[in-house]
Amino acid sequence: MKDVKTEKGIGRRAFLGASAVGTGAIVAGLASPQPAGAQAARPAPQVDFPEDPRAFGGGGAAAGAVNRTEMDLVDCEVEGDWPVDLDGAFYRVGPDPQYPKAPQWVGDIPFDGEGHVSMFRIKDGHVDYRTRYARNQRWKAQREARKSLFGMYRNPPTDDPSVEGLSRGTANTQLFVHHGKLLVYKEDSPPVVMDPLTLETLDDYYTFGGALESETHTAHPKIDPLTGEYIGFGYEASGFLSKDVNVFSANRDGTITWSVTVEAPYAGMMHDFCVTQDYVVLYLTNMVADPDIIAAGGPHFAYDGTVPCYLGVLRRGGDGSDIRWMTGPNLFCTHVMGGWNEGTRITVDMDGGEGNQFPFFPSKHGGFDPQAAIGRIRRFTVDLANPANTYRAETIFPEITGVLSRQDDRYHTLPYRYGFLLATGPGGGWAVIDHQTGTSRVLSVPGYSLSEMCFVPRSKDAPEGDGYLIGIGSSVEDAGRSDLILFDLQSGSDEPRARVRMPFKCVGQVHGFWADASDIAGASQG
Ligand code: V55
Ligand code: FE
Repeated sequence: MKDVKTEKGIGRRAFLGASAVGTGAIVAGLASPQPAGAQAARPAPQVDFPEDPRAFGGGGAAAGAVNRTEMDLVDCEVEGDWPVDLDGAFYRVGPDPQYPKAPQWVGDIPFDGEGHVSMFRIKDGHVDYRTRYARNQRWKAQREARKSLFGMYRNPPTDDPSVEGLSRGTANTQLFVHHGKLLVYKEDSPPVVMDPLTLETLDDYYTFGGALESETHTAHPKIDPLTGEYIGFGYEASGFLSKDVNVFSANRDGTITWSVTVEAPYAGMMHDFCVTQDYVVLYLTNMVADPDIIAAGGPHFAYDGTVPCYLGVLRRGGDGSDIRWMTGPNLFCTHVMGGWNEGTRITVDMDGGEGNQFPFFPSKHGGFDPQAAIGRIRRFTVDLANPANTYRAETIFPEITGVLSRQDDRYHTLPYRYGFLLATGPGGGWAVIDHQTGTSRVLSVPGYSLSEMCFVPRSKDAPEGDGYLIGIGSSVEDAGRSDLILFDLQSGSDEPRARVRMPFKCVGQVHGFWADASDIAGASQG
């Protein structure tokens, strides 16, 4: 029976070509291509990652496919004009396989690695580096057993029976600092809380004091800068494969003050969302949760190009009965750059392709199309005064291709001027979009391949876009050795202002987050 499952799961996979440009191929250190067929069974106790680079953790540490090293490096080597008044922390997180999978699950996808958090603590011109795994329920059970106990990506029936009832959350996707906590997310589970300075795991299943009504929580919550409110959501909120979507907000203290549950047209991936001053905008992609593929031991999602993506709009603070699901040009969008509303008119900017951007998920019809995966900035507009449940979508800045868009986070919910994304293709780098002038530029570092960046305001109340871009670059010549790269957006130069030369390739990431020291309890003590 298990062999049948494996065969089916793997046979359905699309091939990830070298030219793939989807988000899934871009997340740093995770660019491992396609999982392969089952390896021959190995003796149990050894930690011996499969050699096939397409397998989960394939090649192990020697191939840079896993890192697994928790470490502290005090006073990293800093080069250039590092701004000495910068005081805060740049956090990153990504999947980093804790153990090789049991032989029948070596075809698991990179998104299923255990969350490994890294932090650059920056103060007085000093940069200290620390990394820790999120000690979630899964990590602890596997640590105890000294082996992998969880099967396929978001597929509980594939787990070892000993872990039934434990959270499957890997905390491997994004992090956020709010109400004094470092929250670490995987969208299939509630957040994990870590101490923002020591990175000690404080809560392996954080429910906002028991008030979280969803069994899941997005990796991309938003902040209302006018109130300090935190707005989050969870899909498959009422359990595995449920169509329920819970949307909530919490005040500055982390007390949930609004929570409402709506129903989506189908169960599918809803990775990011947009919050405006008056509305919450959900986005359901046609990466569907297919019960047959799941029952056959495949991953939780499969791409179905025959079903529409939906934009879901509801009023903030309402009871959810006003939810409207809208269709339009079908675009596979994963990340929100920004969005706002003027009365009933809503604008949301997302990056996305015309088709699947995650080649390691199976495709229900046809293969993976690298061309359709190419991301561009898509501007979605809706006027709720119009009774038709349709949105408009146009491509803006068509000269820029890329993924993982974001903004100056202090402009969540508001009209915004600057957006950023990881530009792919020739001349890739960090794209800076200026919506006001309609211009864009790409900051690149010759010989380096860049991960997603984060905007750092020059000071807490600096004007929008006045500050830095920070992120990891991986040296092509130097076997992937990492630099932490800092561009000053106002310097007038296209060169980095400063770099931190790391002595190794840093643990991989999906996303990063900047927190100002004033938001980190205890940061002023050093
Ligand atoms: C994403 C990442 C995930 C996931 C679902 O980037 C979506 C999108 C790292 O895990 O599980
Ligand atoms: Fe994301």
